[in-house]
Amino acid sequence: MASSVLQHLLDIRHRRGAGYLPLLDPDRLAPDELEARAQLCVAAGADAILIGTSLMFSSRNAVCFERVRAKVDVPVISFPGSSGQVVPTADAILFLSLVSGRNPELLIGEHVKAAPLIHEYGIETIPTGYMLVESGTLTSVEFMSDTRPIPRDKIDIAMAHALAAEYLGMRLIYLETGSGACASVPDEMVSAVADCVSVPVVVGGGIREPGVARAKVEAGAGFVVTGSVVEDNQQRLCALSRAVHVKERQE
Ligand code: 1GP
Repeated sequence: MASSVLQHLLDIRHRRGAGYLPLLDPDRLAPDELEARAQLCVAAGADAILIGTSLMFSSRNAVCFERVRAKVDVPVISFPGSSGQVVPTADAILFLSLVSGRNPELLIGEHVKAAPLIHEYGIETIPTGYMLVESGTLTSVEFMSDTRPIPRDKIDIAMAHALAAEYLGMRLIYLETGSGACASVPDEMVSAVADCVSVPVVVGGGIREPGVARAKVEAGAGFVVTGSVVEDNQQRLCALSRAVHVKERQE
């Protein structure tokens, strides 16, 4: 048993080559559906379940965490769009700082609002340098965060942000094009960032095909996140999980 959720994730990356983290959105799925989908994800090989969204309309976030935690034996991790999404029943929370932007609320403001509750609930925080990368269209996260994404071809800018995040103490670097994005983070950018930092790189946004997920891992991603595909296409979950777990495929 790992001593923390972060350690669980690091162990998974070591053992399976990379980790597969499906993201479930309480706005898009009712608690019953979300619970069933989480179970399917775990049966398919998911290493943890992320729950969250950039703008939450529903009030069922806490219920979703409770229901999923009661049914799965992997960590259930909060991927919050704001301090309002902190719930007592999360196993851990990605404590995201949107380092690619210059919006003070998403660099420190929301964190200050969330910190007392996180402390009261005793939730593990995983400091995460969150970097938004241009996808070709305006995504919800770009609009809601009021930040400009890093241009897709500016790999040096991505590297500099990732290094700065690591030097600030972030334990994960999360490269994101946004949920439902037309394009995922370019493999060349994943590779350059993974090569220059010593903490794991998480990649999400616009990943629907197993081949695309595998390319991210081969470029150096330690974890791959899919959201939309989990909600649209259950059959693909096993293929995505196999594609991400590169060590198991070789054995
Ligand atoms: C997680 O926002 C992503 O980083 C999820 O994106 O919904 O496009 O898979 P998709």
